[in-house]
Amino acid sequence: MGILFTKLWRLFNHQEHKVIIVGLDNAGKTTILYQFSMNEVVHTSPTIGSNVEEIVVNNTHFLMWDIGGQESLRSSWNTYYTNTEFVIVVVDSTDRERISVTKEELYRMLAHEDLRKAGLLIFANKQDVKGCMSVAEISQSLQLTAVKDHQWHIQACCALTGEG
Ligand code: G3D
Ligand code: MG
Repeated sequence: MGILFTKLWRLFNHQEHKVIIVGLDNAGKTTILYQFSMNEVVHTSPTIGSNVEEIVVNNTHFLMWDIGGQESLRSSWNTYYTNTEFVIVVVDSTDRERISVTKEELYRMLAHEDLRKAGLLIFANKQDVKGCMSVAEISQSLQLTAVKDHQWHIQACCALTGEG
């Protein structure tokens, strides 16, 4: 996971960049951000929307929120999409029941005009848990091969150890 982020990091260099991190509650978003920023001073801004957190590491702004539930809040999310370069979707690989919710939200986001050029990274998190969904299963459930208009990559990981 560290290597991936380092790559993203180099790519970003010193300009300002915006990454949004989304996933169902409990998917592991906060843990992943912590892994990523372990050696950095993390500046957190007060919550800028009722369920949106912004974290700035050097010049990269990470906007993070939970998808699923709280449907009433979703309509305001697109106000945060402008200038987003990367969308990171964190999937709890143990949560078979709610993968369809992630899929719905993923396609809703990708259809948005402001995310037209955004790259997509999917973390298949919690790979340490026995019996969890594999990358292949998640790719199939999310129908990733149907995503033609965005660059995407799916990566198995374990946020607890940083593996992947
Ligand atoms: P969220 O920010 O997406 O809501 P969190 O998710 O980062 O708060 O993580 C939710 C729970 O999942 C946490 O457990 C966290 O430790 C656990 N978790 C995150 N990543 C992994 C992983 O890769 N493997 C395993 N086994 N667990 C993980 P708690 O118990 O603290 O609620
Ligand atoms: Mg969290």
